[in-house]
Amino acid sequence: MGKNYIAVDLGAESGRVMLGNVSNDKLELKEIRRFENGAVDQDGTLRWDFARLFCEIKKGIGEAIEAAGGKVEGLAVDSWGVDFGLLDAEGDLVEYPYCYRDSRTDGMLEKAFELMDKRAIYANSGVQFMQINTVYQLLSMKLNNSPALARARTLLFTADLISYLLCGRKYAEYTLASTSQLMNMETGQWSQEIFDGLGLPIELMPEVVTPGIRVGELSPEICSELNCEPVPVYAAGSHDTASAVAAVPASDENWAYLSSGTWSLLGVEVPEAIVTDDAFEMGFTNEGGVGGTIRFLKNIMGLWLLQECRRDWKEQGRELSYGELAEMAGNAEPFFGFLDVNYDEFLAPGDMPAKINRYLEKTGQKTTEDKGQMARLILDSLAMRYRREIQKVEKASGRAVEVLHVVGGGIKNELLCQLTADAIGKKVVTGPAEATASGNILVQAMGAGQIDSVETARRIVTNSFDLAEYLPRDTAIWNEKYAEFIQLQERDEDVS
Ligand code: LRH
Repeated sequence: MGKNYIAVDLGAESGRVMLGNVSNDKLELKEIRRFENGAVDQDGTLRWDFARLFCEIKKGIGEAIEAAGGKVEGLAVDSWGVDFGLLDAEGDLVEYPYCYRDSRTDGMLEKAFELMDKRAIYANSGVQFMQINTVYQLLSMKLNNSPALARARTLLFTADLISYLLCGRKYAEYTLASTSQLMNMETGQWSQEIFDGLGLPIELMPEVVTPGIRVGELSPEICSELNCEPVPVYAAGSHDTASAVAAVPASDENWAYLSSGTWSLLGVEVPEAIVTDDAFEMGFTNEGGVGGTIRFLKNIMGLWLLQECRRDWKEQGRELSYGELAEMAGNAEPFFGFLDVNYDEFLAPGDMPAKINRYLEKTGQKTTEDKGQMARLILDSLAMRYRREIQKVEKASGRAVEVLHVVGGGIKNELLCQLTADAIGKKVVTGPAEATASGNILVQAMGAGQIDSVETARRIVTNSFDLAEYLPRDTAIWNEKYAEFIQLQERDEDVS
């Protein structure tokens, strides 16, 4: 029979409500509702379409409860990191939540370093310096005397904000909170030093809770709207990547993970934060994991580049599916050129093909108007970047990596999976695509006492999904091209 749990899984490109049935050794997942997501323009600012998202989520929850015949043991929400909503004294949203790609954080890293030593921020938070981080979003509000910030009494990160709207409890789940760069990774609590150093209001921050705890149940208002009985609400790994890593089907081999979607998160699981000079210089992040672990990883721009090219081409009248794009990329010239996929200009939405060509021009490479060629260039560049980061992660963590487990929607791009194996010269195991929802549900099952550990969760995932393997090919040519890639990247880094 098993027990039913609902996962609300919010990604930057789409949201999903999934129903999972967990029995002794097996997880069965059913997609109940999928809806588009994406930042929207609001008077020249980039925001999330929050009312629509919440409406889709409620509909999905109602449908999931119905599909489960009313028998649901838990519900939890996970989402992308760093973004947040602000609540006023009445507990109402002060304004629509911003998208981390909004330009309000331009220049904020430099401002922060004028106020607090960069190395000290890293020693404290252990987080990779990216302008999207909550800390720089808040700093920009503070420095611009934001009226919304002045009215705010509580800050809730995206998944926790949805959870609050569902069950009424205000909290900051640890894994999601750790993406903010406002947490002290040694204590797992808000960093007084960073709040004081940057002059930010620590009193906005709610209590930190650990993944797997029961935070409440669906509120009477939601139950009457959905015409359902109260369902227990859990804090999963509220951070999508934390949930995904909890569902990596690995056992005892030396493995690294790559959570592949809009972003590529590549790293290893370690027992404690690594904030050494090496980790600092190589730009690694230490995010909180499920089960007391740390996700030591690099945040790589990921399939965003391809998603944005696709959006641009569609606006110009040529709509291509991801499958078509992958096929065109497969027929295009390999190693046409290389991009630094984390190049600053690629962060904001819009004009991606033009931005890519500008980058190629700037770095003395051939440009292209061919869509398949551009897609191939992006995939080759991602694969090469994975190789570089695996080498760095091995050095900074002192761990040898033998297998790379790739999870998330990005595994549907089989060409990228093969190129990844070719580039890194190691075995790649892919699956499940729905790792985030799986992890979300299995963390609830841990919280509900149905399963005992992350190891058990991973065994269940291994039993429940078809995994694929990719072995490296053409090693000599990839080695040769890697040398070119590195030369180009290092030259570019010297320029910037
Ligand atoms: C991936 C992700 C990633 C980053 C980004 C903002 O969805 O959570 O870990 O933090 O979104």
